[in-house]
Amino acid sequence: MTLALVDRLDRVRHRTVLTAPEGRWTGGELLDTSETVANRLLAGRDDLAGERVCFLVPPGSTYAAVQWGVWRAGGLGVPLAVSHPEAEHARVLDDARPEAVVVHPTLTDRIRSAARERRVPLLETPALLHTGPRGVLPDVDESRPALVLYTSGTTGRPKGVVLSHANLRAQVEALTEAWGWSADDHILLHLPLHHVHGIVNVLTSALWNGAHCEVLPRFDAEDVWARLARGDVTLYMAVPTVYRRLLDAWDAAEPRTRERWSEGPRTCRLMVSGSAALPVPTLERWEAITGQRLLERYGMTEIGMALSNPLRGERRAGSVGTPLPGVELRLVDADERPVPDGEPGQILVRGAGVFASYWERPEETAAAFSSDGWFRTGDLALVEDGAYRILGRESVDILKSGGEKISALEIEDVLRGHEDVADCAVVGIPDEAWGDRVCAAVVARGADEPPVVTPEALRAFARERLAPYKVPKDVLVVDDLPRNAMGKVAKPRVRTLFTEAATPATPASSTDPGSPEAEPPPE
Ligand code: MCA
Ligand code: AMP
Repeated sequence: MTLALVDRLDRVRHRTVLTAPEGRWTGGELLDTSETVANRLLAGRDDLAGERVCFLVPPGSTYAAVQWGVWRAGGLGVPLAVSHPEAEHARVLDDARPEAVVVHPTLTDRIRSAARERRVPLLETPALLHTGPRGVLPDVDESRPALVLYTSGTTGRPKGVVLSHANLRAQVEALTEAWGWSADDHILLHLPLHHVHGIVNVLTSALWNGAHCEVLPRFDAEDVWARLARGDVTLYMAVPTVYRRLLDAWDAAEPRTRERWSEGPRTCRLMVSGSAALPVPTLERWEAITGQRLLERYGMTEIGMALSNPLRGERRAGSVGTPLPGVELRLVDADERPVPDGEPGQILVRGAGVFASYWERPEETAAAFSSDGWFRTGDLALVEDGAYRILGRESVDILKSGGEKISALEIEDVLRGHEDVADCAVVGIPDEAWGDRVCAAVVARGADEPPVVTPEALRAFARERLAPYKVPKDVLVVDDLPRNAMGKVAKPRVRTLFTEAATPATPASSTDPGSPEAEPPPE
C-alpha cells in the first residue's frame, strides 16, 4: 500500500507545490527526489523497518524530499532543529539511536563530532539527492511510526513523541476540514521544522492539499510584510511572538509603507495563531491594522491540534474555540471526574491524532494516559459560553517562550553543572514579547565577594549546551533561594525576585489568558 501522503502528491505532479530558497518544485519533482532519497537510504535493503533517520536540513524543498524519502523507505524520521548547538543534537542521537544522520553541508559542523563519537554515519544532502540505482519501495502501513518529535516535559530531558502516519493523516484531515484548505491555497512558511506547527499545520497540510507552500529561509518581519503585501498569500500561520514582531515592525515603518503592508493581508482568507496564548491586545491591534481577525487554536506535540475557533462565525478573543473534527476532549478535576461548565479542569484528549507512546519510555507513556485511553495534557481550561478558554499549565516548570516549550528543570540541571553554581531556580516571567521570559536565580558556590559566577559567563555556558531559546535572558545571583516550610524552592517567590529587580518593570498583559499568574498555587 502506498502512503496516502505519497498518493496525494501524485495528484499534483504538474503543479508547483513548493517555492523555497532552492527553487520551485512541482509535486512530481518532490516525488521523484524523495524516491531517490528513499533508494539511497535503503541501499539495497527492502525496508528501513522503523530504523530512525535523523535529519538536520534547513526548511525548504530538500527538507521535504528527505522527510518524504525517509517515510517512503519505511524509516522513522527525526528532524533536528537547525538552531540547536551540538550538545542538544548529541542528546537526541543518544536517545533515538539513528542508523544515519542526513545533513545539509551548511550544517555539517554542527553535528560532525557528535555523530563521529557515536559512530553514526553522516549522509550529505547533495549526494543523497543525486539519482542512483532504483529499487522497489516498501509498502508502508499507516499504523507504522512516521516521526519522532522531541518535546520538553516535567521530567527534565526532552522526550520523543512518536507520531504514526495515521496520526499525521488524522491531524491533517481535521485541519483540512476545519480550515477549508484547498489546492488554491498559498501559504508562507518560516516556522522551524522540528515541531508539529511547522511540519503538520503548514508543510504537510499544504502538500496533502496540493496547495503552494512558500518557504522563507528564516523569520524576518520586514520580509514577511513584503510578501504579504503582494496580496497572493491566502493562508498564514504563526505564533503570538511573531504577530507581535510584525506589529512592532509596522509601528516602526513609514506611513506609506504601513499603508502598503496593511493592504496585503486583506486578501488572505485565514490567519491563524497558536502554540501559546495570544494576548488580546495583539489580536485587536492586528485586526485594526490588517482587517484580519486572527483564528486562535490550541494544540500540543502529542495530540496535534485539538481546539479551534471557527473558520466562519465568531472568533472570540481569549478563547480557543471548540474541539476539531475527530477530537474528543473533556475537562476533569484532580480525581479525573468531569467538571461542570465554568469550572477549571485539566484537558484530556482522545482521538485518531493522538500519539501512542514516547520513544522508549514506557513508564512516562503509561503515566500520560488514563486507564480508558485519555491523554493528560497538563493544561488547565474552562468552558465559557460553549467555548474553551486556556488558563495555563498545571506545572510551574513548563514554560513557553516565543512558542517554544521549555522545561525549567532541564535548564536548572545544566546550570548546576557549572562549577561555580551551588544551586539555581529557573522561572518564567510574563513578558509581552516572549510569553514567558526565561530567568534564572543562581546561588554561587563559595563565599567570594563579589561572587565568581557572572550572569554573562553563565549565559555563555548555557549557550554551548542548550537551544538558544532555553538560555536564560536574565540571571540573578542571590545568596539563597526562597523556600517553603518543606524546604522546597518556592517558585512564585523566585519570580518576585525578578519582578522586583526589573527596572522598569515588564508587566504581564492582564488579558493574557496563558500568563502563569493565572495558574493555581503551584505547590
Ligand atoms: C530565538 N530566541 C529566543 C526564541 N527564539 N528566545 C526565547 N524564545 C524564543 N522562542 C533568542 C535568540 O537565540 C536570540 O538570543 C534572541 O532570542 C533574539 O533572536 P531573534 O533573532 O530575534 O529570534 P528569531 O530567530 O527571530 O526567533 C524568534 C521566533 C522563533 C521567530 C519567534 O522563536 C520562532 O519561530 N518561534 C516559533 C516556534 C514554534 O514553531 N513553536 C511551535 C511549537 P541571543 O540574543 O542571546 O543570541 S508548539 C507546537 O508545535 C504545538 C503543537 C502547537 O500548538 O503549535
Ligand atoms: P508543545 O508541547 O511545544 O507542542 O506545546 C504545547 C503547549 O503549548 C500546550 O500544552 C499549551 O500549554 C500551549 N499552547 C498551545 N496553543 C495554545 C494556545 N492557543 N493558548 C495557550 N497555550 C497554548
